[in-house]
Amino acid sequence: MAAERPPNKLLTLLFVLRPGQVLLGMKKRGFGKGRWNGFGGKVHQGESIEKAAIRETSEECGLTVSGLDKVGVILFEFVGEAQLMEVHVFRTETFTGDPVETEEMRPQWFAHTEIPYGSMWPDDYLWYPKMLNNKYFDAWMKFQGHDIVLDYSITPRPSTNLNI
Ligand code: 8OG
Repeated sequence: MAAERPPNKLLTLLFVLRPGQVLLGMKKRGFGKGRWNGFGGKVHQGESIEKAAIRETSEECGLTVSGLDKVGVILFEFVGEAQLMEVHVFRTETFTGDPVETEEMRPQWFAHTEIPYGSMWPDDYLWYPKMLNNKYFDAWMKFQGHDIVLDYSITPRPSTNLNI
C-alpha cells in the first residue's frame, strides 16, 4: 500500500550524530509537542530542501551543520485530514557550535542504545535503526490521529550521499 494522492506539504527532519550518540530535541510547542525528535520543519518557497534542513537545525538548536547524508523520505498520511506530508530525512556528523535550548526545542544527546522511543512519534522505532546505520529508505505511514499507525511500508534503497 501507499498514499494515493500527491503530497501537499514538504518538510525536513535532520539528525546530528556523534560516535554512538544522536542529538534529539524535546519539542516544546506545536505539532509533535512533548515528543523527542530530530530538527526540521517546513521548506520555504524557493528554498532547497537541503538548505531548509540546515536552516531549521540552526533555528531549533543553534548548530551549524554541513555534509548532510539524505537517509530517507517518509510520506505521512492522516486519516480524514487533507494534508499529506513529505518529510525528507537527513543525518550528519559534521557540525559546529554547541546545542542550545530554544523556544521550540530542548536538545539532549542520547546513546543509540537509549533512544526514548516511548516519548517519540510511534512510527519512529520502525525506521530509526536504518537512519542510525545510514541505510537509505522510502517509507509511508498512515496515522489515525497522532498516536496510532494504522498501516505502513518501508522500502530500502541504495544509499545516496548528498554532501553539500
Ligand atoms: O515545523 P514543524 O515543527 O511543524 O515540523 C514538523 C516536524 O516533525 C518535521 O521535522 C517533520 C516531523 N515529523 C512529522 N511526523 C513525524 C513522525 O512521525 N516522526 C518523526 N520523527 N518526525 C515527524 O511531521
